[in-house]
Amino acid sequence: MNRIFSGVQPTGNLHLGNYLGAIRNWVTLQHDYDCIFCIVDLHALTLPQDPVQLKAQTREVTAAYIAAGIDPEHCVIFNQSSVPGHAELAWLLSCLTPLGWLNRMTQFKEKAGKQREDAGLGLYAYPVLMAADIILYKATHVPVGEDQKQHLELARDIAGAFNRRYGVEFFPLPEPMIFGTATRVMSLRDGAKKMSKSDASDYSRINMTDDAEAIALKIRKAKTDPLPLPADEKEAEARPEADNLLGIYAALANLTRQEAIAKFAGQSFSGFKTELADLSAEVLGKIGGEMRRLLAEPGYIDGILKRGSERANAIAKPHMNEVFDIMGLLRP
Ligand code: AQP
Repeated sequence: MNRIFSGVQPTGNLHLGNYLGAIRNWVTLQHDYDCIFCIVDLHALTLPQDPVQLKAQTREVTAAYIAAGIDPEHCVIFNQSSVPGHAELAWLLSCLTPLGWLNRMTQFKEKAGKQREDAGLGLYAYPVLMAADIILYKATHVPVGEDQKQHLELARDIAGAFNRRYGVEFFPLPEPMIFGTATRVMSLRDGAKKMSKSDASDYSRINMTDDAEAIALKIRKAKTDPLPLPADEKEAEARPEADNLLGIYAALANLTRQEAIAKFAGQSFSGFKTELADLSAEVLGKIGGEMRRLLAEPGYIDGILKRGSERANAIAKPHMNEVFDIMGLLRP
């Protein structure tokens, strides 16, 4: 069976983008693949984190996976730092990744911003760790949001570089799976920026744990233009904020983007925003409630993570032993 690997960073409030771009797709794929879903806590450290918060957020992401419908009996759910192979393989792969490949990564440029000289080596090397995460398990498919496409292409290049350097066909080249009507959910405050956990404005995103009141307020305040809703796809493409809200509606209502545009064409934003808020609250309300129930039982969550890390390690360790052997690292 083909294998899926994917993950979310425990870096703050999980939002609608994480849900629609990634987690919801995992739920639909889980029974057709051998699935490994990680909480990538080592990635979180590429930017400063409060240690107490990091632990809490790791449990929160775990609860979100389960509350969204991922079956922890069928899928492996664990946190990255509990399997040593991730950090080990990242170092080995960094020794065969040219700097030129990393210099092209746009996410580093965005996250490092103008303080490039002060950015950490970890932030720069993030895509190598991500390649290690995936190929450590010889994953064949990686369901992610659009923003991770470039990193996925790099993971394929790195896997290929390893195979070529050692004349083996050891690592499969992982295929990105980017699908659904909301592969890139944008900020509610700025149609040019993606919805992000690290955005300083709480009004920029709908959190998976927001209640109906908070969702309604954020959607009411979402930036739009003074015109009625777009008449067709061409007009929607030229109006990013409207297009984003219609894309979110389409994804939540299981419609195509065209169907959502046709449904509200020419209408005022106020009625549409009320419908969007109600639908968001209906979908997220159930998940948020279940997350809160699970988070009240940290022992249960830790048990899932512990068992998941044992299952993950049982796959990763033999692969690492082979990698050490292929690369000529003696294990006396
Ligand atoms: N806005 C988005 N639209 C669609 N998919 C998204 N994803 C993230 N943002 C959007 C997808 O969610 C998964 C987990 O992402 P991540 O936690 O690894 O980090 P990220 O992509 O950097 O997401 P954030 O929320 O913006 O976090 P911060 O602010 O910490 O960087 C991935 O599959 C991603 O594609």
